[in-house]
Amino acid sequence: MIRVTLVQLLLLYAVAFHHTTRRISRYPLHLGSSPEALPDSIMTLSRFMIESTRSNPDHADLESLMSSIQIACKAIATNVVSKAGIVTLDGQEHYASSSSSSRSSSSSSSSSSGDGSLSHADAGQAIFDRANSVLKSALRFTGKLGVLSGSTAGDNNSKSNNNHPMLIEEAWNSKYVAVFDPLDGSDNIDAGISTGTIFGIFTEAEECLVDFGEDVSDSARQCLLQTLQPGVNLVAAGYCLYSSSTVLMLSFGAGVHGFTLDPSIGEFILTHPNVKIPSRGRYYSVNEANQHKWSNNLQDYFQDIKRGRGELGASYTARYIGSLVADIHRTLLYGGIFAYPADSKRPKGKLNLLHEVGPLAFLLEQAGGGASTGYGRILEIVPKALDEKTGCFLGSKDDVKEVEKYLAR
Ligand code: FBP
Repeated sequence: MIRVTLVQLLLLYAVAFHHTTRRISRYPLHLGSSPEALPDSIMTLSRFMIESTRSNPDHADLESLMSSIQIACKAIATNVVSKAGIVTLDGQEHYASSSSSSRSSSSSSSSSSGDGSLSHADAGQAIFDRANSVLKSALRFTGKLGVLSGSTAGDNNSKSNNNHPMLIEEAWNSKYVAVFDPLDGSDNIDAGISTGTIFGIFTEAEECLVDFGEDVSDSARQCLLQTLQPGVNLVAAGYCLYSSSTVLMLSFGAGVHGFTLDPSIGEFILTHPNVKIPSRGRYYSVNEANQHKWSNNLQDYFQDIKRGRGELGASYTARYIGSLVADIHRTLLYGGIFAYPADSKRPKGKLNLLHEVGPLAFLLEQAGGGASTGYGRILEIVPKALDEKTGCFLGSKDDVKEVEKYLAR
């Protein structure tokens, strides 16, 4: 007969407990998505949201919106962006046969070849559409949104399905209006370049601001008008960057906080608390191919900062990815200036005010930076149309002020 003493029992328990905890720390996947199972020192986005809405009960509904946005970001990162190259135009996943590995060299072609391979524009479109539907379905069932406004067509009209915002008729008790660009930079995705989701959340406006075109019904028009608010009215804004890691940066109007997705536990973890952009940087980020279309003053500005003749007195160096969220993320962390100015070809600029520049301007100001058209504060522009464009200079406060001085000469 085996006799077990109390001491032996305690020993057995200690060994079992040790194995269990080692298993948990070695296989954190077993924690699932339950933030409560994480140590107190780790701040997940869900926990962060609970704590911030506790201190600001007015924003309680934002918690469920943010929860939907973070789910959408995770889904886009893991199920959409990482499938670039194997998604066809109809949204199906497809592995091209090895004999057809070279993509069509005519990237403007809009048809997939018989083997399923796509031009890079079409590959971007297919991925964009998937990201768009992931985000919209994540948000539409929160019951907190009156209108969802998707990305508008770019200059090349490639994102043709997204010219108009989607109305959420099922919305009940709607309190917020969200604008977003589901996957900015998707035209580059076939080359493995970082992309991002941009979002901004307004409270519903009391009254309509402008009249709208003929092709929308009256009730739809009333709804659409809700999105046309200046950026100063944003209650929250942020972006998800899909890159070497997935990073979600956000602000509720009291600073900027950044969260990195830990894929092993499926949680966004606070990695960049209270981000502050340096007041001046040494990087400039602009598409220099447009230089000949810029005003003389703007050309002087860039020549001077490159040659160390600007206020800093040292030479700036260039960094331009051509993917907005990636360029802004670097600018936010390292400082400097990102510019997509208005020019002679695009007198109103290229980037969209509501879905792209506005939310990013909000974020940069919240981090202590500046956001200007070159002639005034971006957040004060009252949009007159959903597809309104604006020139923009976003970045370190002193850099943005400096370019404004050049443009005012
Ligand atoms: P769309 O507005 O057409 O989607 O383009 C957005 C974008 O790709 C941004 O991500 C990027 O900052 C910019 O255009 C790059 O433009 P360009 O190729 O003219 O430098």
